[in-house]
Amino acid sequence: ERFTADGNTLNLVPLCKGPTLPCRLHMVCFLVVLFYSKDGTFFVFTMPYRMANGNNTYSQLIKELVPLETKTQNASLGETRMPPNTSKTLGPCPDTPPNLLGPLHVEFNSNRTLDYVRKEVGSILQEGGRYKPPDCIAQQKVAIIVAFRNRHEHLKHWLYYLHPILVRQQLDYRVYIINQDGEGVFNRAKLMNTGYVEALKEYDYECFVFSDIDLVPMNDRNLYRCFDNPRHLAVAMDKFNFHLPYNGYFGGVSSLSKDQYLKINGFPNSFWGWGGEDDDIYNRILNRGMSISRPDSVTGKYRMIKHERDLHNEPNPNNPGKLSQTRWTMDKDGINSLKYSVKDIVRDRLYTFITVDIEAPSITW
Ligand code: BGN
Repeated sequence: ERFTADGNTLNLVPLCKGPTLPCRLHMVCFLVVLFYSKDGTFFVFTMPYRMANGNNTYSQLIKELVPLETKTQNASLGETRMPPNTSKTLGPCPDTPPNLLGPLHVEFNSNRTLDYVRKEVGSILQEGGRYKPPDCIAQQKVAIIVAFRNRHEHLKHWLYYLHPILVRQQLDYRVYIINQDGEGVFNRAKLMNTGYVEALKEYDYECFVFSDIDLVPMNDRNLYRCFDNPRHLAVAMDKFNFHLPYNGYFGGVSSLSKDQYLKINGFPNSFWGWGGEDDDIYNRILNRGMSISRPDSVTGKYRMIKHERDLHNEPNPNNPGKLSQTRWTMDKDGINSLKYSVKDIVRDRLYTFITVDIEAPSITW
């Protein structure tokens, strides 16, 4: 036997066979429920969709039902009817980012172009090489500062690898490429100081990662953030056979919180040319009673992009002698004595590129 309600056919054969008493009772009950269900809920079972506003798709039904309930509750509490609050309150990102991959394959042979890198990783970034996790509040606001001159070939590889790593690490970060203007002697540490000041002009960064342009981490568990002590990240570079070249090595990639950086008066401005500025930073850190934090030598593996020595960045024979003086020089040579001028700022999708005049001498040794 069949019973029809609202155009839909319900097959009640197992329940109702013939004009027996149980069958009649069933039908009477059914009709009573049908007549007295004024709010229409009964029809959820008999009609495919309940029409809230004339359109009857299932997802709309779900969307409509939830706010209707909320409004009813608010009204019954005597509150003003407000549109439902759809903005979520974000919680902090976890201590260990959940999407890390561990060891990574890194190679620089492919002929990738900057345009290709923009297409590959640019879509997740905001203008200026910026990212902020959409689903949680980042543990730290980090400025990534890279000292630069004439290394566009390296820049594209570095960006290609670093952005996805930094995104997976759930950092609220921006990449600053600090480009030394002119042909004077290169000064890595002074460029880093400049990056620190320029970055703080636009955001309340609490952590600064200082990186060479030719170093790419081989493990995304090597976190680009700050720790209880100044952090040395590039502990196992391929060029040093995946070992520290010496215990006090602090070169390549390091991170310091704003407090740690200010405690040591930033980096020296007076190390022109190649060598020694990282050793001076190391001395500053120890002189201020801090120690060095490091990842283990598996997590801290790095590949260095091979290159010829840069022009105007020859080893400076005056630098090694300065290292015995750090204790006395560090208070007057640093962030408190920094002088430079900004020549140009370009905001690309992949980075903020700041060209600075750091009053570089031509070689005098
Ligand atoms: C050291 C350099 C560092 C450099 C490392 C690794 C000096 C100062 C005189 C001892 N130190 O010799 O700046 O990072 O090699 O290349 O040159």
